[in-house]
Amino acid sequence: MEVSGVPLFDSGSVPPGMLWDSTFDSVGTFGYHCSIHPWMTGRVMVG
Ligand SMILES: [Cu+2]
Repeated sequence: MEVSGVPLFDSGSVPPGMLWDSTFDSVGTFGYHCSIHPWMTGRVMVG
């Protein structure tokens, strides 16, 4: 997920079973991918 080429978040490596959270400042649907496994993608929906 990025705006003008600048990623809006980077969780770093999250080990199995661990959690990570982030607060989004704007409403919308934002795509993201795993940097280790680029085929693993998801969407964050902020409403
Ligand atoms: Cu992965």
